[in-house]
Amino acid sequence: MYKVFGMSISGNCYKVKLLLTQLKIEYQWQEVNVLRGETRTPEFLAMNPNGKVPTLEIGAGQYLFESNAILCYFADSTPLLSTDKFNKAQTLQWLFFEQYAHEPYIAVARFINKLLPPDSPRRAELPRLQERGYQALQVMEERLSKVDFLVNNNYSIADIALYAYTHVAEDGGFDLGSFAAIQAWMERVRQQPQYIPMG
Ligand SMILES: N[C@@H](CCC(=O)N[C@@H](CS)C(=O)NCC(=O)O)C(=O)O
Repeated sequence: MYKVFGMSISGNCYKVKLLLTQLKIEYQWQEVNVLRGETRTPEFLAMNPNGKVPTLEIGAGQYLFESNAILCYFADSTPLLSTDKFNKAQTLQWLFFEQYAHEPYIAVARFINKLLPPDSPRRAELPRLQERGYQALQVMEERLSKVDFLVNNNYSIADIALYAYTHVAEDGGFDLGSFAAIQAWMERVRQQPQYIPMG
């Protein structure tokens, strides 16, 4: 059986949990405490040399890391990853956007704001992270004011990947109040069959 090494409060790990649940794929969940350095042990690094969750164990000695790669692995041959050449590339476009223009700002702002102590010097990073995070949210708002879902108007792993940290952006100090299209899209994501909340 598949085994997911993850941390329940992590959006990157939630992506995998939500997809597996929606595809009704059985898996074991192994909770890993990142804050206690559990991703940096020799045992963990042997599975994922980058020392991060989520990490998927597919079988003995076969591991996959990077949340969006894991989404592609499971969504392959399902309606959540189109086989059409353009739609598939557009799905990848949003997955790469999420990892380069969205998660590094919105997830990191959340980590600093929610998990680090109030006197952490890293709080000085928040204004810059919020500025760049709002830019990513604006890109999403413009797209979602024209379509119901990011790719070909069908729910896909692009929506799962971007929903994960967008729906908890307020933890990072973001105000989603003026992003009406994002709010309506988040509600559509929550209405999908087998939806589960983060946690
Ligand atoms: N790009 C990676 C990011 C994964 C990531 O940053 N995971 C964090 C938790 S959300 C982690 O494991 N951090 C532990 C560490 O860096 O030691 C992905 O999408 O899977």
